[in-house]
Amino acid sequence: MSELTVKLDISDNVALVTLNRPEALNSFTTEMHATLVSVLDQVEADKSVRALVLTGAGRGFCAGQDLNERKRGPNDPPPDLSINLNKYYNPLVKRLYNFPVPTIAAINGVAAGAGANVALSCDMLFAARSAKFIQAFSKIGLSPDAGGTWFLPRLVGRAKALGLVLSAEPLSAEEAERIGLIWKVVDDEALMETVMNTARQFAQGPTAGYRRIKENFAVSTFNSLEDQLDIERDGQRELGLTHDYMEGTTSFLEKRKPVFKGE
Ligand code: T3D
Repeated sequence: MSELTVKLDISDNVALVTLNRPEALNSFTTEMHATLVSVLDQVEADKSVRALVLTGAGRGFCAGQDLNERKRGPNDPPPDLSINLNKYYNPLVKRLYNFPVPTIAAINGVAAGAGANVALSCDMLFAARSAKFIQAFSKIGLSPDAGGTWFLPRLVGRAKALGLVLSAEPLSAEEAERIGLIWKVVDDEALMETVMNTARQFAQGPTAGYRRIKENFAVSTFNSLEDQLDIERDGQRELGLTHDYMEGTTSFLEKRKPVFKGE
């Protein structure tokens, strides 16, 4: 039987999701999209999972859409690319962005096109020092999708965002960290250990609090300060009722490590 195009390993309350088409730098085929959907369904249904890591097998993270699926002869009609975006990329980006537990992208190698932008929909990005980010779209006559035109200007400002997109120049991991596109650069050989340690920490953390942090950040993009202060107040009201808040404060006062339950 051929290997699955997306692998799932769950241990220590962490779901490790690996895009697994290394021979094509883990570019997205329809089949890989469908497998990823069912893997994420499985992860979301498993209430023991309290952190998710997304990475790629081999030397790449993900090279975006598999362009072999776009081959056509001179007499074939042009494709309607919106179909694939509606069916797969847009739901995937929304799903990762709103995922109920913290998500970490472990960028092990090149992240290009939609591969780069799917990574940006995760909460924390760690990149191997040798990794690079390429907004490859303009090289093939497209504009960014998978949220690139939304994430990039918000993360790095209009000048850098447009420069990256129009030039399609590779951005090194170190530069990506410097301009605020990612959380941290890590030496290649230390990437997965660093990421998994962070994920395990999240998996032992106050999961309800993390969820609320993500929700508050998501709505802050459109809110006034007044609205956001109200959202923060409502969040604190809810979180103040949780076991983990009680445990957090009690353990601090008792000078011991907290034992969070995620609720
Ligand atoms: O169509 C829709 O549904 C709309 C949605 C579009 C979303 C998008 O993502 S559009 C952008 C698509 N992606 C690209 O344009 C990137 C294409 N790839 C590259 O430019 C380069 O491969 C990289 C810069 C990412 C890496 O370069 P390099 O030199 O490190 O590796 P390579 O030799 O180019 O690639 C290694 C293999 O992966 C190679 O196969 P081979 O020759 O060894 O058999 C190459 O063809 C394959 N590969 C890499 N990217 C793709 C791919 N095969 C199919 N599709 C790819 N996107």
